[in-house]
Amino acid sequence: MKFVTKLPLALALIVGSVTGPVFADDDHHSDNKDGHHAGKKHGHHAGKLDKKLQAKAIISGPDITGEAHLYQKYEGLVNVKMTLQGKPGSKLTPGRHAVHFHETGACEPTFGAAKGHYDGNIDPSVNPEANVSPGLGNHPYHLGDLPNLVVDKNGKGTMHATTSRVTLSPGLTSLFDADGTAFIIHGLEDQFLPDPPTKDAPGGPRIACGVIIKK
Ligand SMILES: [Cu+2]
Repeated sequence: MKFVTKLPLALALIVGSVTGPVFADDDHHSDNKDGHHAGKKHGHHAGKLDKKLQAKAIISGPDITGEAHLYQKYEGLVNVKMTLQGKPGSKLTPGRHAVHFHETGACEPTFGAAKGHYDGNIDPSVNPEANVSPGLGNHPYHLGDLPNLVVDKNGKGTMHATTSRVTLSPGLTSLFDADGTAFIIHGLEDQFLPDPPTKDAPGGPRIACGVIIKK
């Protein structure tokens, strides 16, 4: 996959824990070794955006509701925080469920409208590095891959992560490309196995969806 291998950052998906984001706001940038606060006045915040970009998604599926909040404070790092609730009997069963960014910002008439896993701007007129044929897999290196959502015994699911594979700002890996982007939540966990994908390895059936919009 030419496009992906030429983007080293694309391989650096940073996996969040279920209890919180990988980076608490600012704490990976707060102090340097001599205890001197490395604040803005020293120009230490290379890549910090003038204005934090924010987005959200209202997520729903049969007997499943929830939302996701995204922000980008630094160039190339997007924080994602998702919370879902499934009613008893819903397909949001306790355990792990695959969550991905999917290609198109649409959930209707069926979740299939969101199309496949998001993998950057694949329009060759815009991105000459793109080399993605329809139906060609890129598991487990899609830009839209995210850590699994973890659902507890009460049907509450959470997923916090920071990904360097996509941006909210404009660019070749922006979630806000011409046709937008949606979250898809799957019935099974993503096993992050390489191609060719077996039927359920990337998460199986789609059980909830949410279009990502700017905040
Ligand atoms: Cu998916």
